[in-house]
Amino acid sequence: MAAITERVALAHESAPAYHGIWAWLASVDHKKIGIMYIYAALFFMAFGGFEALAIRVQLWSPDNHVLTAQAFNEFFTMHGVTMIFLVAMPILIGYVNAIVPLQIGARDVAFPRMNALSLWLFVLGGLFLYTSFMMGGAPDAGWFNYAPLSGAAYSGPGIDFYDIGLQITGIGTLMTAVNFLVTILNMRAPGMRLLRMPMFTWSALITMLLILFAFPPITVDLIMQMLGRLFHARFFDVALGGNVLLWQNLFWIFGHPEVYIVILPAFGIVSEVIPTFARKPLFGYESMAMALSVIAFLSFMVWTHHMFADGLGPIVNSIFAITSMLIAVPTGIKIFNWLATLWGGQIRFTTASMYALAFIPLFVIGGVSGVMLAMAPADLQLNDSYFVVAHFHYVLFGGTLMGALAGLYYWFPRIWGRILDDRLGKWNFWLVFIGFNVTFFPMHFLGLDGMPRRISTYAAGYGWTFLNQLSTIGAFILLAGMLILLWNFIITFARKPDAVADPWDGRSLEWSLPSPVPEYNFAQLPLIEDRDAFWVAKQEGRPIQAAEPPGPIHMPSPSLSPFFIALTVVGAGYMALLHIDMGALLLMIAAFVQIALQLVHEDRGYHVHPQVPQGGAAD
Ligand code: HEM
Ligand SMILES: [Cu+2]
Repeated sequence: MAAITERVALAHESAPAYHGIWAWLASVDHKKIGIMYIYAALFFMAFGGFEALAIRVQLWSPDNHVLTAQAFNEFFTMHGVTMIFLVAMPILIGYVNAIVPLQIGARDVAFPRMNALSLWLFVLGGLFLYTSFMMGGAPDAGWFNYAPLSGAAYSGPGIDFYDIGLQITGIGTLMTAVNFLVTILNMRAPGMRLLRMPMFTWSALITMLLILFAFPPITVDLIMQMLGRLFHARFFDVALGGNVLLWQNLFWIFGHPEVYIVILPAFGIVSEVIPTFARKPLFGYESMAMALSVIAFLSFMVWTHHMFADGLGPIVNSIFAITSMLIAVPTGIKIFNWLATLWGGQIRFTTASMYALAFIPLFVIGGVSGVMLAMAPADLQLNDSYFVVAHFHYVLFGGTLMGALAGLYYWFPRIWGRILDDRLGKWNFWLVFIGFNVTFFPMHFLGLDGMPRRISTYAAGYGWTFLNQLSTIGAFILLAGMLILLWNFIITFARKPDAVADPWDGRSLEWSLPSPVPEYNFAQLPLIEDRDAFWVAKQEGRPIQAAEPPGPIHMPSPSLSPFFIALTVVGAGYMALLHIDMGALLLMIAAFVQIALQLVHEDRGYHVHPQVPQGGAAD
């Protein structure tokens, strides 16, 4: 391998040209990869949303038969799997891709090709999961896929799709974690100390650490179950000396950190949007970064609060009840800091800021029901009831999705060079806000009334009909709200780009760049002397100092190989599913050979010569 300096010297003077769709398939540009993550997440959201509506239609009235019990099981399972693995995580990873390198003053991520491979493993792995509907049935054992229900004795091929599909997307997610940990730790612009990073970048850093430690346990679980189903290994089979709780333990050692993987970046978004639209610096910056870290640490210590009803005994239950409730402390710190940031600010009500403001009370409701569930004796009553469904939708929809929508309206001009229509945005906001509460608030009471989770129908005499109908009506209001978002996309893309570089009077570096952002991001790397350096520079009426003289910029070449590697891995997945073991083995070898070829055929990249504005400022 050539040394870096040698490689820079040998770089080509122009990039290999790909056109049309190929330019996207071969892109290693974090900005394009971010866009593809967001599009793919919205695409899968349509599927997950359709499944949710079908579930709500089925539950409209007692003894309803729109869906069979089997279809109902497949729909709620795929709904959960989709929303967690194919929507919430990828849309947030999309923002991390599109924004974090800009916020830290970097020209790309540390491993651009690996980044493309992560993307394609997610996209193709997600499509792989969905082909299960046409190949013998979708996963149907719930998103947590408990053994022994998910064992060969009780379930069909859908579970194989779950085991293999989540391994495929999971490798991609793990690579993303490694990539962004290295990027954030090593590629910050000169002077950007850790405690000068924007809070969204902080949330990304901590999230990537969570992924790094949370994904191995679920991967082990998936591998053990795959070996069980394909080769009759018996890890979870009690009769043969296995342990049925092994699945649950490993799953929740992953699963609870996972819920923080999908909420911390939303915390990060809210921590960017609120200061910008209140025109004040984030209150309690250090304590915010500290709270993120403490939450991440504690999130690995609470997993058996999902297993209170398993009979682990009062000592274990008490310890985990206490650690679970402890998480409310750093979370409370964050809430108070957001409120203190708003205090006395000149708040501008745009769609982005309204989503961020709605996030606070909705997430608090979810946190409060979480603490209620964390009381082990109460949980014995509430476990597997609609109360739990209400809890996790308040945190995941009221929290994660509201945060993601705040981020969408906020960063849209940065990512796509256009501003979403704010009037339509407010319709979108109010319908989603009202629809969400009408759908999910009644579920608290259904749960307290004893309605179990995951039943495909119920009898008329329980008194659950009215609240179920209310909930179904809410779901259609939500649908209307999301269709307005779609319409907003369409009319916004029908217009010419607005090319406004800094529409919200932003604070962090991503807003210091021209619109559209050039492929190399920064013509000269900026020199960072303050937190909120761009804001400070604007206040002082000067550009940000450049940290380097202008010169040619070394860029990585586009490449189709990440796409083809991902395709090969998915091919191996199908082979394994169809029990063509030799084919699976050969395709996995082919994938590794393709990766090895990357090392032999070294990419020397190419140079661009940016136009540097007079005065030498980094633009
Ligand atoms: C103060 C913070 C929180 C506490 C104390 C808490 C507590 C709990 C407890 C005890 C359960 C298990 C209920 C049961 O199955 O009987 C639960 C379930 C759940 N929580 Fe939380 N939670 C908190 C925050 C969050 C957050 C931030 C998220 C996600 C963004 C989240 C997502 C979930 C999900 C998805 C489930 C259901 C898992 C399933 O059974 O499918 N929680 N929570
Ligand atoms: Cu949990």
